[in-house]
Amino acid sequence: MTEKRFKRTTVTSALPYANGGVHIGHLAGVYVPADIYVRYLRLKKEDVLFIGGSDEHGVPITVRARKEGITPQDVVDRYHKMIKDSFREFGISFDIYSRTTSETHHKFAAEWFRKLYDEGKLVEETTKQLYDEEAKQFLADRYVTGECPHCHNEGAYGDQCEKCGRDLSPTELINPKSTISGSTPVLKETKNWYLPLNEYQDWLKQWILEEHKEWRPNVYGQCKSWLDMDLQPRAMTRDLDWGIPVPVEGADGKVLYVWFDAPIGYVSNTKELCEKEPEKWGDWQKWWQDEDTRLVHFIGKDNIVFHCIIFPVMMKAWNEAERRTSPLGGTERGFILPDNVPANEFLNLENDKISTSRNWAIWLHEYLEDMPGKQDVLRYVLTANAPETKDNNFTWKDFQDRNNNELVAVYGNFVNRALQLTKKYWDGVVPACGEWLDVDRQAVNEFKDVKQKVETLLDQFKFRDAQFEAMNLARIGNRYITECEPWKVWKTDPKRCETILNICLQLTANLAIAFEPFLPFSSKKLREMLNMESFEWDQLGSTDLLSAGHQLGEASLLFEKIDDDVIQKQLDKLEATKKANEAAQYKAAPVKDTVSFEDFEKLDIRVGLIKDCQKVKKSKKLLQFTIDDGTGTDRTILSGIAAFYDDPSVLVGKRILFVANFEPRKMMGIESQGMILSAVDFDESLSVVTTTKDVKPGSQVG
Ligand code: B3M
Ligand code: ZN
Repeated sequence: MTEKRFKRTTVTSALPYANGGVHIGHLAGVYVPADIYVRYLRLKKEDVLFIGGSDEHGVPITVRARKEGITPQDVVDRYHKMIKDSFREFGISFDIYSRTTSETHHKFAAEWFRKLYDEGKLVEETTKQLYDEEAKQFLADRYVTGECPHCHNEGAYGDQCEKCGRDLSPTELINPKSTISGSTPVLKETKNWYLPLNEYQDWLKQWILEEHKEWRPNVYGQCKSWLDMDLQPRAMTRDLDWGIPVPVEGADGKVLYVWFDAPIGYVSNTKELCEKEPEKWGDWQKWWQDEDTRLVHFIGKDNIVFHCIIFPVMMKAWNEAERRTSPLGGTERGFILPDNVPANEFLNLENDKISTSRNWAIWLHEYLEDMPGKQDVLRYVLTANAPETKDNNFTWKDFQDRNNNELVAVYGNFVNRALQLTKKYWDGVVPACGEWLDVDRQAVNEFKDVKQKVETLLDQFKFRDAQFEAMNLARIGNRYITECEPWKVWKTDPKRCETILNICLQLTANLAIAFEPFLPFSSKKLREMLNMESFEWDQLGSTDLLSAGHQLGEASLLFEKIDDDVIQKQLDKLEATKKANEAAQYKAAPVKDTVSFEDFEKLDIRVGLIKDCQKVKKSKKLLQFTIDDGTGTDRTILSGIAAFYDDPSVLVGKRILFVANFEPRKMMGIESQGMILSAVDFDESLSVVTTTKDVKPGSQVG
């Protein structure tokens, strides 16, 4: 319940993993809202710091490196640059965008750990983990594959089965194998250090559930469900060779858990910036350890527990440790806790979950290539569909509609009319404003309170509603200009026309201000078209932004219509991805152990001609085949493939292969004398195997 007035705001946005590019889901969920918020505060002349950076540790990065045969450092170098460039191109206005492999960060995260360790804030525990004896290393969950105990998919990972979607632990896997050496891992004891979250449970309950009921329902709800369960101590170290070495004797081969070091990255990056520009930013403690500073974390919903539970406990433990070690006995400043964590839900793409591994995403670097100069269009559409309260969906059709029907037809159209008429009648000079009529007063009244409206919504992190209100300015403008018809009035009453155009131009300047947080590129362009040097938030709602006689700049189109073929190209691209995914899923199973010729010869495989084929009564699975096997006597074989042949009679007359010496078995009271050979497709559909020529029944196969 924050009625408190803060002096400054520290805004963080989740540090993306540097093992891939960033896509529209990241942008919509975290970076665009954070950027809107920060730009808004800056425009209000508030003291604000916007922290970003790449998260460059963790197992996925090592997995990727191994797959590509390069080092983890190569991986993060490549993607850090790519991510940083994409953010810059989209106008995400970080004050610093650094990385967790920086020296400052390594030192600071290690110090933090050491402080907790020294002051007994961590619990040491020995557990058994899977170990690869050939590669001589412990195996992260992702490095173990095996058969899923639930759906029996043979390629399940130690943390999850991608086929049935269940979460797994590596010891549950049937027949586990190390992906590093292929050997069967063994259980081996290892020591790690745990953060005893359980000891902080009551404190967390008080702080979040009692004191932050104003948090978004999705965030509050997720915290509550965690806090309603018993929190468990969580390991803050890992047996891995990529990360920040655990700064403790006897911890060789161990690194800090990536979720221990990553949030500390926010602080390290602040430190780096403050050390670089001390006059501008002061010391880092000002941004992290001052009660007058407000901390806001922008994240996606999968990061809630780390920002609302684990990191706060890390900060609290730091504060406790600091107080104990402090010679002054506990009067110093400690870390502040987040005042709000406006986490978003997820954005889907064309009704399907965005997925990096399936390449089901719109990557920012690709968007920039395909739609040069259209950064604001994407920002606009993502905010209009922001997944603030529930998962939301991005479709190319909606993208086109919002561009053509809103940005072009509403915002662009109004601005264009105002500027073109001014150019035409007054050579681009702002005309004087005469006396207002009722219609003018009404329009001005309508847009005067837009500042209050947008502000209230932005203060509550309701970005889509706020953007909608900003767009309302243009709607008001269009209504006004259509009603007043200055192009007609010009001929009859040029003085009156001057007043109308003056109001339209003031409104245009208001649009530039109101949209600056949302569409910074367009606002800059519009500001240049209006030849305004600068503006600030407080001017919003004013009708004196441009004085009479002011020369406007060169007018051009703010937005352009997007044609069907451009959209179709994007849809085709997604369709191609879908096809490629389908094809990639069908990977042949590994070949079984070698068999000798003698063993193979034991099987007596023959050609049979199907004389009859029927469903077995009362059985969903079984088909009963009557086969001419060349002996002169019919042979009966049962096969459990009824599900694949709705009409078994289509099989009659086909030549199939069967194992003639397969041990006879009785099913549903019928003896089956052999086995029909079928091919099982990758999607698990099935076909009996036939011959391409009319080979005689009874012929041997070999
Ligand atoms: N890298 C996870 C993610 O990108 C993680 C965020 C760290 S924030 C400190 O979803
Ligand atoms: Zn499974």
